[in-house]
Amino acid sequence: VNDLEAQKKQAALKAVEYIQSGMLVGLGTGSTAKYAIIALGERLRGGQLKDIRAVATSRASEVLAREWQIPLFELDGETLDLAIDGMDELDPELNAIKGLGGALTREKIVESCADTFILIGDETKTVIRLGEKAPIPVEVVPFGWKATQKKLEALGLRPELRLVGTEPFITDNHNFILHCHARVAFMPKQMAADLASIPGVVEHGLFLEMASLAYIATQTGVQALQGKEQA
Ligand code: A5P
Repeated sequence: VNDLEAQKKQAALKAVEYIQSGMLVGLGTGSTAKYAIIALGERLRGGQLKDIRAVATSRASEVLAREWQIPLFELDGETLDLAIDGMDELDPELNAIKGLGGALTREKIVESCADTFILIGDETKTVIRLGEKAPIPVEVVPFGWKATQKKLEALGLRPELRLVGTEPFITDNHNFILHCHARVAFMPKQMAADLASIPGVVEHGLFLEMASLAYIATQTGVQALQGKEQA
């Protein structure tokens, strides 16, 4: 396990401390969220936690949760007690870019239903401004996707179709993903509104004012960052 993997795990374990027996929990997606799912599975197996029901944000997380016999349910309008997930970029106000793993739509649906949403990651994920390093992943309907791409370009973005080899990457919802690189700095709220207004856009990876808390693992330990409403 290299440093970064150890950091991801440390951040995940901090968030898992929030899980209490009886909770409805949203399970994130990606190489950091994976550690939270495994830790939850271990606690259920060891009897430290019971009566947990979880909803997965991707097929991949669903498969992992099943391996650990975490009881799963399909979201049916419930409010979740807690959701835990990784991110691609995090700004000082706990706004995030998510979705480089391709699961942004299910993540946003699930995480917007959680009373408490905890973001976890290593220190490479923190930025001053969103878009500094990561593109904004945007899930689009395959029908007419080039027309959607043009409209995204008009927002000052450089949208690149996410590929697997030479074929488009297909999301769990059977859509494409455009990785939208910002040509200039943008205002996250305005950009989120502009993206959401484009026909063919299913969801975008700007997760604004959603997280209550973030755990960022550094070389010297795990830092807790509070969301605006909690500060
Ligand atoms: C999945 O679609 C993403 O939103 C992930 O949560 C994000 O990409 C972080 O992934 P890693 O923990 O693998 O960096």
